[in-house]
Amino acid sequence: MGKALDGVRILDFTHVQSGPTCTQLLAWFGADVIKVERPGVGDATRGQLRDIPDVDSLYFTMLNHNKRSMTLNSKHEKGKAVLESLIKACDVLVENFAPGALDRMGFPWERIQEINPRMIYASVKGFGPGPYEDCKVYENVAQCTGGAASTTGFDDGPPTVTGAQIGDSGTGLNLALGIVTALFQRERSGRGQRVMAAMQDSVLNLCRVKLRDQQRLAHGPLKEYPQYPDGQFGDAVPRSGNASGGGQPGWILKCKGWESDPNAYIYFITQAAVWPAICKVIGKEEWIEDPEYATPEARLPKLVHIFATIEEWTKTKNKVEAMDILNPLNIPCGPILSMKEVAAEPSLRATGTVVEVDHPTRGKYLSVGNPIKLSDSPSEVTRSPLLGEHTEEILKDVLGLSDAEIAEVRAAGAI
Ligand code: CAO
Repeated sequence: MGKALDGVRILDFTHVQSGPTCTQLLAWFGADVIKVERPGVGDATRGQLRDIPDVDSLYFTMLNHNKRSMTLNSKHEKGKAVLESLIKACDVLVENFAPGALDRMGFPWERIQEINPRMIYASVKGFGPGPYEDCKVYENVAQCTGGAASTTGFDDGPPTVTGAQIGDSGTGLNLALGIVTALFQRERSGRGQRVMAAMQDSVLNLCRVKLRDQQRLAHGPLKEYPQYPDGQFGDAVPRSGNASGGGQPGWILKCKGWESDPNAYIYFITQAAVWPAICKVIGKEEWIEDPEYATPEARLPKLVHIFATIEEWTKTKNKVEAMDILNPLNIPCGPILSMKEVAAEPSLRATGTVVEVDHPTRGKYLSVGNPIKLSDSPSEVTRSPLLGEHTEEILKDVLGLSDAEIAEVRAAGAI
């Protein structure tokens, strides 16, 4: 069976995490992704956080599946000639260098358009146009400048970053959508275009409920936040602890074993529609009709007390038992799963969300597969390439270079 992006060729100048997540997704959908790396050096993540000496790190392998790797010094004269031919032969160029790096190589957008008017040129940068546009950015800088850190954590603690890579992988996802949208438009217009995704913008986009709350704050306290009714609100959205962020209050509650297991907890949502079921299961049937508890409005000032009462019940069950009791009652809840539990979860293996991949120098390892499932274009995860593994193959198959021409470029030190 063919893949959705069969025939699309991507010139992949990405490195670290944000750009590689984007091109990995496109590769999973069938695009031919040619990862271009500096000769002898490669993507810096190949050597970062290594668990096995001299073997590509998990950081690298988990972000570069289904790609081909070629080495090319794109600052070398002969390397630039090869790059120009690659720009002619590809549909999309993706990069996430520090601002201006491709311009400094001699390939600004205007030049790329001249070489190939159908080329889609897609970039991740830390910031969009403005005071910080020239800055280098990593994940947590984006989380901090996109509004996530100031609203994450507890009221009495510092701003906190989240473990989910919303700045990197979140931006990569946006860029991938921008690229396929531009490919779709090119079908009609025949022209390529510039696609930009800034990490600050992408984090803010994921924090929209906090911008919502900033505006609500002008009209009174945020009643679903743990600061209500006894704490203080300032003039900016505070950290909301484990409050739900939606219209249905929620909190993380202890389960049996919490004293020794850091993940013996469950997220519990007191959805209004199932309030009677919640009261029955925790043995508080009198709350169903009591006007002090019967409506969502009446409950808001008592959330701390209500969740403490529910926790007395959840502490008597382990998180899976609690889930098994609450789910049939349609009470929205979810156990706090450790990475160990997620890695071992059979249903995630069955759907390909967690996959085992074999690698020639590392052996078998676990990775995340494609979270987007297409019925006519299923993804098969194949291992990441070794540095420069496909240089000659690409120069021959994509650019039609002869052995003698390849030898000449190699002798010049351009590949
Ligand atoms: N041939 C020749 N030169 C190459 C090359 C190649 N194949 N590949 C890269 N280079 C050069 C670049 O041109 C650049 O040179 P100049 O500084 O002379 O322009 C140099 O290598 C270093 O690139 P860089 O500045 O992008 O890399 P860095 O490690 O210093 O910075 C990062 C890394 C991520 C901070 C920066 O790339 C960045 O801000 N990117 C945009 C935001 C982003 O994607 N961040 C996510 C990172 S994941 O948390």
